[in-house]
Amino acid sequence: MKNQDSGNFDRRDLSTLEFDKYHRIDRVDIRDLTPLEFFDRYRKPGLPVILLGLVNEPDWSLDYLCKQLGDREFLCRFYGRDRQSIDKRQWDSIGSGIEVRPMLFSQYAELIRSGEAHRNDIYMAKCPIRDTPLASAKSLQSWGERLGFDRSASGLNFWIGPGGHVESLHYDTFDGTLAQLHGSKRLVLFPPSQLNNLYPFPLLKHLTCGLKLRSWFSQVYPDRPDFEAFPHLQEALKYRCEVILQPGEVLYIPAGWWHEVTALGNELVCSVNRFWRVSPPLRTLLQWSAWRTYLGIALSMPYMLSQLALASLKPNRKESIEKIMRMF
Ligand SMILES: O=C(O)CCC(=O)C(=O)O
Repeated sequence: MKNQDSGNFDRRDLSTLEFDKYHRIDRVDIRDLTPLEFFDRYRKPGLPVILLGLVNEPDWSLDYLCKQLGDREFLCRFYGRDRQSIDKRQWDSIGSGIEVRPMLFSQYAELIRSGEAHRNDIYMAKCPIRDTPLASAKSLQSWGERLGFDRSASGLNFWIGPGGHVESLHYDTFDGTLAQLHGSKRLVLFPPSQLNNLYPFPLLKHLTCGLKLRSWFSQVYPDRPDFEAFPHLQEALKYRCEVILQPGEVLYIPAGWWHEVTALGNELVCSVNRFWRVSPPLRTLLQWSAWRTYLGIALSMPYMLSQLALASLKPNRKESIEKIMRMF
């Protein structure tokens, strides 16, 4: 098996064994890895890996995407220009809770070209590619078969935005595969064990924010640590690892692994991801991070239901209800 060491790691004072387990993210050619080997080495223990040779697509440049998606409408997240410079404890929305507006792809392409998408941090996040010409991308459709994933937890989604955009540090409760199709992304990762040292938003926030704010996002900036406010972050940083995902590469992100994703460069950056049910299920069932998420969702329900009730009384009822439903 071809294994290439991939990254810039932050060794600090972990033992070599611990360092290797958490920090060495292999780059492996899929032609040298059977689904069984992938399961034994990465899925079963829940360790990230970068897979080569799994994506064989044309360059998903802005021109190519305009041809494929130009007249289709997608939801854009409006993050706003100052978001990354303020203390995250002041945020009242994140992830799918961010304000979204529908936009034709061709209109969004203009915002990328003019620099407006960069200036105001406007991102086409998690947009389903089903029912678009891109859905026929064979090498993306074959991931399940080639990696031995038997149960998907989502369809294929694209993430398209300007260089400089940051998807804040968070974890997912499903396994994910993230493929780079144009430009590069930098990912900062931490293992699930660092949950508390990364200061996720408090669960009780869901009582007042519903699903606008999400307790599976971290309150820290890993590259601008504030040890006074978040002293245990020092411990988490021992486990920090970083990879640059290049076009054609796919990163396997096991459930519970924290990741912050930064689009590099000044132009369009494009990726596609898909979520998968965790196998063996015990890997996630034994993680407090998964239960914490479910608890957070349960706590958000009174707020979300009251918002739905209020929306049903508004004159623009359908639109208001749709806006709330998108957060689920
Ligand atoms: O590419 C991005 O901006 C975020 C992707 C992500 O968070 C994921 O694949 O889980």
